[in-house]
Amino acid sequence: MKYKHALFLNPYIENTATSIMGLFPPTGLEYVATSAKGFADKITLLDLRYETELCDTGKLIDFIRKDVDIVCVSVGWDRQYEEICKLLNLLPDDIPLVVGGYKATVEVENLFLACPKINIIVRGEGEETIKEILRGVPYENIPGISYRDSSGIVHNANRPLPDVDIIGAPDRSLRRNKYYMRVNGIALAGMTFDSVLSARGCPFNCKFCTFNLNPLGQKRDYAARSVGSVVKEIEEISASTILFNDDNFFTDIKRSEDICDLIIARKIKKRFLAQARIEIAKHPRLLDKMVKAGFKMLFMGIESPHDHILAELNKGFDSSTIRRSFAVLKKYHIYYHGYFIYGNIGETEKEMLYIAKFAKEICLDSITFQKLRIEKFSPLRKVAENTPGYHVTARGELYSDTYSHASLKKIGRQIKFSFYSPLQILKILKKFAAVKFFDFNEIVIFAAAGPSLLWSVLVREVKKGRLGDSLRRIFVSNK
Ligand code: B12
Repeated sequence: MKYKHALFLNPYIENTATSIMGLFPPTGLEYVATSAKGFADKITLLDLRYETELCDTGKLIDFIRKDVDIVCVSVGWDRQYEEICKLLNLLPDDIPLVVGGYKATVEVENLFLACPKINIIVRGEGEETIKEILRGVPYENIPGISYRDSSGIVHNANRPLPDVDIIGAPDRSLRRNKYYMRVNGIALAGMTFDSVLSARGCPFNCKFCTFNLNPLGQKRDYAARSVGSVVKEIEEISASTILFNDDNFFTDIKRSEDICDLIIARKIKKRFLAQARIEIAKHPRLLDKMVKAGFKMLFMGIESPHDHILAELNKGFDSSTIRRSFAVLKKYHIYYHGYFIYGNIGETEKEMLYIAKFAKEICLDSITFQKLRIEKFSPLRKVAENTPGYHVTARGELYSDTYSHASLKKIGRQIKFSFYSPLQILKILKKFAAVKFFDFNEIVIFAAAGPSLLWSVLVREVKKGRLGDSLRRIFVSNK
């Protein structure tokens, strides 16, 4: 084999106590590492979030220097982009560096510029491409990659996408860690997490998600795995909580019902989380089955309470449909988390602040909100450029003469504080109880770990000199 030891690295370092992201495995990277099996003598999959020693850059480089002869890294998000580029630039010069992932595909050229050590960027889905890289196929003959040569950056043609049912499930035995809830380094080991990708692609065309417009990207048409293969994968997973990583698990209503039916028939007892659109409110039979099958939490893309913004984002529904849908959804014992986008073109401060009130009116249990980012091929770029007073940075951040980055950040904090009032925190706890999110054993673990967790969090905040700030953040609402 050309390579003795291929390292697959998830470079993100984040705290599972403050970020839900840390709870789930790096699905895309796991698929690629699984596919690489048999194409290098040894495969190591490292998730830096769970590596207490190797998250130290010096130790990671020593580990690589020992015998790794190719490093493959996943760059999937905007988060920690600069930190990751910094890490990549510290990696040894003489070991090939391959990068893939959603963000790497969107940012191909910028990423090559920011990280001179990258040799290849794999664009789009990487399962087939990685095999050819590890086999040593000459770069010019590998579809789906961009690479450096003496003339600059070369973009090969996109690679045709394989059938989803032949891709199979990721090999979970490659993991060096379990995914579990940690608070301040303390494991709540009873609560284990995993994710399952039951389908790829998305039939909608929201304007903030522009993968389909990138000539170097590859957005699939919606393609679902068979019901049997999805449920078999779930049965083989030991974790108690499973997130469906699909863009929208309920794209095909009949298929979602079939999956619920099979979970119920096989008496699988797990908690399921999924991403959904508000249209599921039109399907009460599905909602009933979801509750029976163990669906406890839905992540819903709401984006905005304002019709002009929903239309600008091409979301496909308006605010009265959102209200009507939640009037139905709130009758079901499911926890609803809403995603919002603020700082949109033409959005006033008053409109942005209304997000918190709207979210409470429609009975969302929790929310996260992000400033609008304009990806390279987004049609919103033209709109911003043609709107007097609006500007887009090289990194795709939108700001205006009226709303600078700093003022948008401040508005973001106001939305957060006005939503997460002490009363809302109590409501969240009550909802967790109502949907029976935790079982008896977990409540016992929480109760036992509670005092020591609280103590360690307090000690940390005092050491960092920010106890006052943290308490204010928890208890003071900026209404
Ligand atoms: C599941 C998911 C989540 C999960 C994450 C679970 C997890 N395991 O980490 C949850 C629900 C937690 C989540 C949250 C958020 N998400 Co999200 N999420 C997704 C989603 C739907 C699927 C990701 C996935 O698993 N895809 C399936 C795998 C197989 O594909 P993949 O990761 O791209 O990997 C393939 C290739 O990229 C490539 N590849 C990947 N790595 C590597 C490495 C190498 C070496 C190679 C060769 C190839 C390669 O091969 C892989 C296999 O084919 C994507 C949309 C999408 N379709 O990608 C959005 C997406 C990634 N999320 C997005 C966003 C914005 C968010 C939120 C910020 C939303 C919010 N407003 O709060 C939050 C972030 C929260 C936080 N704290 O930061 C955006 C990211 C945009 C960006 N540029 O950063 C996306 C793209 C959605 C969108 N279209 O806007 N998300």
